[in-house]
Amino acid sequence: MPLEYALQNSRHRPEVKFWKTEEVSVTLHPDPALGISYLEAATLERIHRRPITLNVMFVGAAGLGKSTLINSFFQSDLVAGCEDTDDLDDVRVTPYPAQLEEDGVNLHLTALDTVGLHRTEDLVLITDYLDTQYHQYMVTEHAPRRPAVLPDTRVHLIFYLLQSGTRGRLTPFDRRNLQALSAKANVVPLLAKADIFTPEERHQAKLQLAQEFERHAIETYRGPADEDPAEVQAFTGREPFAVIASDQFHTVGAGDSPVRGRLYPWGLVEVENPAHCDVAELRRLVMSVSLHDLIETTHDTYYAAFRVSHMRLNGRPESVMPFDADFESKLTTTQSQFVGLMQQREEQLRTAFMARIRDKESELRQYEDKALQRELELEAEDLQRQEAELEARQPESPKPASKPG
Ligand SMILES: Nc1nc2c(ncn2[C@@H]2O[C@H](COP(=O)(O)OP(=O)(O)OP(=O)(O)O)[C@@H](O)[C@H]2O)c(=O)[nH]1
Ligand SMILES: [Mg+2]
Repeated sequence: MPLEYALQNSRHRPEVKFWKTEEVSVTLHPDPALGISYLEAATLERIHRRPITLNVMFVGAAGLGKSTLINSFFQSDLVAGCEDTDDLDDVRVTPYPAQLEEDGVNLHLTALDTVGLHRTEDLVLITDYLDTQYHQYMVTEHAPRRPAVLPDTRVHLIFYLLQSGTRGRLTPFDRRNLQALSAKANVVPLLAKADIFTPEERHQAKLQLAQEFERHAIETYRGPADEDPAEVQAFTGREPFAVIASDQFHTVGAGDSPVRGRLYPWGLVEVENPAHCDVAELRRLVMSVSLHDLIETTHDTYYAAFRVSHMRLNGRPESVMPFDADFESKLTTTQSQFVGLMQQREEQLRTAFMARIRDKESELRQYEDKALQRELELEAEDLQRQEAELEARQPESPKPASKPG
């Protein structure tokens, strides 16, 4: 279980850093244009109001042509030189930020180059990197002083380069990497260094890989769902895209402008020629057809999933925690604590009520005693008065008569 092993040893890996978009940024002048100005009017309107950011990461085994493809795909020399991969522990993500302006449309573009994957645990650095960007975005989003435009370093698209040498067989290494990455971001698989194929071999390799993706339930990016079915077919029908990259320019015929390509003794392989590879069509489908959708799905699907799992792992108040592993036991404890508390409160109320009744009863008894006392006093007074009246009314007793003579 190499992935589990990698996760257990993850603390030995170098720390993943958050990069800032305002760092060194170059201005690109791709020729021919990348195609962003062919976006729909509504999207263009939004871009003019609030410039959008697109971050594209290139991942794959060492030496597959990732750095060269960045330059070829973005028609530029963003990545100046090829990186040294001798140090196996040195798996890094290098951002190349650039500003792009086509027909008044501005795009903050960042190409993220990665030094080639050698071992299964190398991928953990990439997935950590993706998570770090999601986390950073979430922190900024919930900050008390949230900026009007959130700096977006989330990866909107991963180009995953597959070896063409396997001729359509998916290695367990690539299968695991694709499964892990496609759970976290939009992934478009590419057949790298496709200049080894004849057209028929290329077709067969694509067919076989498409079957492997289906068999292993690898969910690759398939273009915008609400897009014209023909465009969606253009996307899915060509997947995995066969790409050829080069930093060299060659002249085909006398008087022609130099074209990007690889020159062999038997002829020139042109990067931009649709008969030779899919780079031009891939660029059109990504930069024109899917640009907005890539950004939206990153936010609505992958970032949303990150937030949910982050909340689950970090705990929420019990009232909204049905997904917590000991939710049931916590709920039962809370309920019994509540019942006990209510019984205690009820007992206190009953005791206080009885004490008040007793006080009132004794007050009442004292009042009755006083009333009785007063009644007796009044009766006694009344009796005395009556006696006095009687005495007063009684005629004086006649004096005894004196005897005559
Ligand atoms: N035949 C062929 N060679 C290519 C192609 N793309 C790049 N290369 C060559 O492959 C070699 C490695 O290219 P890089 O772009 O450095 O590859 P990388 O994937 O960035 O390599 P690491 O960063 O070391 O992992 C260079 O010599 C390139 O010229 C291609 O499409 N076909
Ligand atoms: Mg490289």
